[in-house]
Amino acid sequence: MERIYIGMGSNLADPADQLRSAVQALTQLPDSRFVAVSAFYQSDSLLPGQPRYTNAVAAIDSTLAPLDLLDALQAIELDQGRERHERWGPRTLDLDILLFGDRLIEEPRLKVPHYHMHARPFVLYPLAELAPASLTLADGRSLEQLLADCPFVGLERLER
Ligand code: ROI
Repeated sequence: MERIYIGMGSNLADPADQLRSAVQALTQLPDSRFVAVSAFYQSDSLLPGQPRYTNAVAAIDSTLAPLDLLDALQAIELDQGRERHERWGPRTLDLDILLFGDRLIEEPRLKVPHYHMHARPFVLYPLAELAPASLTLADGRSLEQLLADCPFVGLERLER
């Protein structure tokens, strides 16, 4: 079993509801055990002109291969009505593999640690609820350092 952290985001169709449905779907993944989900956090979109996002992070333990997990997560996204129009467009549900054990993955379809996680407060703060501050990314950076460089700005923590 490896510990996997999954970033979740939505800015359409009742985002908090989308995240709750996604959590339910994560508990049903094959060869996996659901561990925990963070609180939900609201923030403005990094791109102007989109509705605000609700984000959270979930932890699972799994023996799935990374690309099999990616397929399963994309199936959950589609099942919850995601349509891929434009890159970075608004979405009902986005599920990103942030960390997969201590693996460094460089596949055309999947890069882990997730490319953009290092500087995004809506990823790092929910992650910090679930992961130890001593957690170190495959590239050597600790979560503690990343948090210190990423102020808690513009985030609103919601109760689930
Ligand atoms: N902004 C926020 N706050 N949360 C997201 O999940 C998110 N995802 C995106 C872009 C459009 C970059 N902005 C975001 O893809």
